[in-house]
Amino acid sequence: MEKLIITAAICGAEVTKEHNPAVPYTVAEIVREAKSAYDAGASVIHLHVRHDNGTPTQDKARFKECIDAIKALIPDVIIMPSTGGSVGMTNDERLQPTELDIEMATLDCGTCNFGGDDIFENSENTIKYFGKRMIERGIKPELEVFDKSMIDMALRLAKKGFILPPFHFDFVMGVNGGIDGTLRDFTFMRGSIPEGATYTVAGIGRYEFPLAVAAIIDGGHVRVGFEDNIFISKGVLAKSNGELVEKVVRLAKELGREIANPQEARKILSIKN
Ligand code: KMH
Ligand code: ZN
Repeated sequence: MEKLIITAAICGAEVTKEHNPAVPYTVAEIVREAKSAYDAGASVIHLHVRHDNGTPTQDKARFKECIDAIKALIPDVIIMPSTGGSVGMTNDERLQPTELDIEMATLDCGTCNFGGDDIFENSENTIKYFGKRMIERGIKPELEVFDKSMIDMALRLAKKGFILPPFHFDFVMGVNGGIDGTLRDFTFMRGSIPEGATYTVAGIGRYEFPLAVAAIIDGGHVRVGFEDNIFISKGVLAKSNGELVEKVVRLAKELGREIANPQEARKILSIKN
């Protein structure tokens, strides 16, 4: 079995310090959380950035500042900026980090409810536009799918040349409006991607660690982090993203799965470096 790639989604756009005081906003806090995740065993950092007051932004300069500061400390880590941003942002606003020298970025493959009145919009033309941009810029997309229908959309657009193989999916499971985080649904998602594709699973909230175990056993990869879950165990806030990653490393060890370093992760994901 391939080694396990752990992605840390350290910040997100929706979670705040009111939810967990360790959620990072400033550049220094983002660097601290990236380093804690990397030290614990993460090889990929999924990055959203904020203004110092916590407001999410896709500002290119802010991304550059954060990426440069992270790379100064941990040069080999893979940084995967979000092109999802936060609900309500325009396409071009969201795409700003793709103008930087980055290896990977998320590519959201459909529209879904995001709780209350929020709708995370990704029309077919948006996905085509983002896919084309990533091909032009040589950026490996992580295909974020919140439902099985989004896998089908990604594969349809791949046939039309907007996404290139080998495909790497991120099953985001348990969002209020997306597919549930049950084992039955995980098996459905996992069975719906083509041979040769890789995947990581991001279980939201209480689904984070059970789905991590499923992916560890299955040969998939795992995403954890404050973007998805703020608790280390029921009712206990995680002190850092590193603590969440450490738990995955412990589980993997128990189940006999080795952890990939960033160079090994690049190989598994077919990222040229
Ligand atoms: N914040 C969500 C609306 C991504 O990073 O590409 C979108 C999101 C997906 O987090
Ligand atoms: Zn994200």
